[in-house]
Amino acid sequence: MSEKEPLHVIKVEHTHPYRYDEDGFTVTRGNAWSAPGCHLGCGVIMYSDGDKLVKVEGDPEHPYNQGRLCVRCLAVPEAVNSPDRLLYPLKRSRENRGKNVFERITWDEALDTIEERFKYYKENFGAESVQFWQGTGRDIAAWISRLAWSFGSPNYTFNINAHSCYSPRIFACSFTTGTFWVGDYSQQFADRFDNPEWKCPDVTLVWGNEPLAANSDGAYGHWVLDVLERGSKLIVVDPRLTWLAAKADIWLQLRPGTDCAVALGMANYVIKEDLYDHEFVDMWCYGFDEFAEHVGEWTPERTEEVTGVAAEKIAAAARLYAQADAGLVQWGVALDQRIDNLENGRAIVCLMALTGNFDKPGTMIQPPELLKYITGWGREWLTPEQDEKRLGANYHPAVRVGSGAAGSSDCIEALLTGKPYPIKAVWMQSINSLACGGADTEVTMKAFNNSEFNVVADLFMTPTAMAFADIVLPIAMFPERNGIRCGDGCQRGETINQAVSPAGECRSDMEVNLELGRRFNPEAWPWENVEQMFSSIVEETGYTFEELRDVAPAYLPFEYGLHEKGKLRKDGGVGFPTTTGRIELWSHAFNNIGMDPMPTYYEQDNSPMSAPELCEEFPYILSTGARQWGYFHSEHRQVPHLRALHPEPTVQINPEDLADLGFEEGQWVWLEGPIGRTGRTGRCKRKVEAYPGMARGVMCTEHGWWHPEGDPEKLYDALELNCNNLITWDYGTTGWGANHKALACRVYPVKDGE
Ligand SMILES: Nc1nc2c(c(=O)[nH]1)N[C@H]1C(S)=C(S)[C@@H](COP(=O)(O)OP(=O)(O)OC[C@H]3O[C@@H](n4cnc5c(=O)[nH]c(N)nc54)[C@H](O)[C@@H]3O)O[C@H]1N2
Ligand SMILES: Nc1nc2c(c(=O)[nH]1)N[C@H]1C(S)=C(S)[C@@H](COP(=O)(O)OP(=O)(O)OC[C@H]3O[C@@H](n4cnc5c(=O)[nH]c(N)nc54)[C@H](O)[C@@H]3O)O[C@H]1N2
Ligand code: SF4
Ligand SMILES: [Mo]
Repeated sequence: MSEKEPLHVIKVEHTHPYRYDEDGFTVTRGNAWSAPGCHLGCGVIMYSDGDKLVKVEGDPEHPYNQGRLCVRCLAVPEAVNSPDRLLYPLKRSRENRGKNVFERITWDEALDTIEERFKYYKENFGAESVQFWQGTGRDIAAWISRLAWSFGSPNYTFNINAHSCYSPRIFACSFTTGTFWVGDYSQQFADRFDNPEWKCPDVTLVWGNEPLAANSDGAYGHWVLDVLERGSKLIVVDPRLTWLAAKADIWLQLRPGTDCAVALGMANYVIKEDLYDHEFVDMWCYGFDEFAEHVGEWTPERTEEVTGVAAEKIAAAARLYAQADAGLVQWGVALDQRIDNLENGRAIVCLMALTGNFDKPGTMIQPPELLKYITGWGREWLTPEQDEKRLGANYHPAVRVGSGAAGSSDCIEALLTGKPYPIKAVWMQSINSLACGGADTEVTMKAFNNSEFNVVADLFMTPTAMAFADIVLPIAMFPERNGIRCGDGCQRGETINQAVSPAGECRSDMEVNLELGRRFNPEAWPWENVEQMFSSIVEETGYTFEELRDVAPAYLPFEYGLHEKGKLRKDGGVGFPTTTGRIELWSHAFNNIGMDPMPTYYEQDNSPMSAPELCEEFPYILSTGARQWGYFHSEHRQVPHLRALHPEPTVQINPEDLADLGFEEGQWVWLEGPIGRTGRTGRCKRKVEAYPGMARGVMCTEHGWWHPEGDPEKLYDALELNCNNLITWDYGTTGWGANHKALACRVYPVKDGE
């Protein structure tokens, strides 16, 4: 036990220690956090036979997932034992990019080369000439931001065009309420649904999210079922009939990309019908009158015209949500994946505020966190002079004040143009830009090939590594190394525990980053090993990493009603941490960065309303990226049981449209559409699937496709399978926001030999 007493940390008692023997197997209890990729970190029990991982089960004593696991963790042994894994560091010379001619090298050679090249670029072109890219939700965020910033580069960024994931919701929420909130499913309590303080939400509003398939942003999808079983009503806002939409009390089948209008329409109805929470609005909201006037035009009829949702349904949903004592919003990435994405989040946050759904049981709560990784770790190592050079920050308000990262699309632009300064090297840790996280593959190809030196750290050879890497580093999976969970959502003191040795010469992300960090800036990386580094992060729980392992998950203290107790503001005053101390329906924070102080609906580019002529040529609306059970983004295609669930990419089409088009189910087609405002078109191949749950004229396809079994020198078919061929790297005026969910497209058959 450390000397410091843990501050009210609640331990979860387990029947066994974290490691024990059972029926000839070694059993290791722990937590699942990437790699392979996933945001969450469910409690797992890993069975190994000698040094071989043979089975993974959900930990029934873990309050978070309570024994449940989704298919991807059940298949982790298949991923860990996959014959396709990268096992050794590899190198290839720049002129051979795209050719399958990698040579095996030692870790020493790999790390020495990276150190030497990065230091050379830093000395000759400034540390900003090296970009550091990361993928989503992986167990790297803390280590990679620290690596970039302690190296001196402000250009640490995310592999998604114009940051169209999660950050916009966080930003919209923080700029309106002063902080970020998550839905209360009792996840903050070790005794979960039995906790006497918790109350089941009366209504759950699932908005642009498919929680069962996605388990995203700290929320385990099954919790939605848990609250439905306990009596919560359900509203789903989704253009597709999902499993949950089919169970919903009200399903709003909107035209893709019109969420902000739906939210403003609901807000207007709530105000006009006097359904809002007067006490909460009077006490805790700023700018109500202006907001009421602003949303006045969004009558149910006007809302129907723009969104396609019947006026009565808008009214009914608004009434159900507003009349509930406790309403929870489970929102998803569909809200972030449009130009002007901040407007969506802001409109929904204002709706939550009008109905008083904050800081009380069953509504939106303030998650206790150990390490807020979304804003990165190690920022203190970046000097203000270097931060000045952060790409996008000087010309894009959302990039400047947003997550502290450089603008991803701005990073691409700098790679393409060499402006405002040359980019010489790119560090790619957990990104497969060419198959998934990037947009417009033609641009992606040019951009990363302009860089002189690229390093890819991944689990498998990918189209991105094959196209761009000069050095490839093989990374260990979570059962092969230790870790802590410091991701998003509600935090526990949680350890990831090694069950088996790494495959081949794989090393963990943290070991790689610690080792390189020490070479770049030893003061910023004072730890001798990763376990020491983890201990310093979990210090506030009062445990070292090794001690925490036996008692994990350790729950952090939690309270409701923080704003009433003066616990949200730094000055100790009551209220919310905004300029006015209130939730700002009229936002000073947005006004100060030159944005409209109130959320506003803008019609997207290339939509039937904004570009009717173009849409005659491209008559369908295509939504991309709805999550698949078995795949995390571009991953898992080489895991046999997961691939079998959905062997090829499909496009879901309404059966009547299908009949009109004259296609057969299972037939291969091209989806083709304009790429944003570039004037170019792009296309991708898909197999046709009849889906009665789509409205006529709307189609839906998955993202992240490539064929790991395909020809490496054809980049594993990524260029023809990637639906991001239809998506632009461009951004809205704020620097954040690109359209993935409402593209214009046409569809025609793939010919023989194509
Ligand atoms: N299995 C699996 N889980 C994942 C991931 C994965 O790749 N695979 N990725 C992770 C990541 S990074 C993220 S961001 C999350 C995302 O997960 P979610 O937030 O669930 O996002 P999506 O699956 O893209 O879409 C959710 C729903 O939005 C609907 N939708 C499409 N267009 C619109 C629209 O315009 N408006 C509205 N209201 N709805 C629309 C889709 O039909 C879909 O049912 O999932 C995470 N979890
Ligand atoms: N059309 C369309 N495109 C989308 C989306 C969409 O909805 N529609 N969703 C977007 C969203 S929300 C996001 S967040 C991005 C995601 O984009 P990314 O998170 O960058 O996902 P990938 O591009 O699949 O790259 C992930 C790579 O990391 C590797 N990897 C997995 N885990 C680890 C790990 O722990 N360590 C290391 N070193 N490597 C690891 C995988 O093998 C894979 O090659 O994609 C976006 N792309
Ligand atoms: S959500 Fe699924 S893949 Fe992610 S940690 Fe939990 S069980 Fe594993
Ligand atoms: Mo994401």
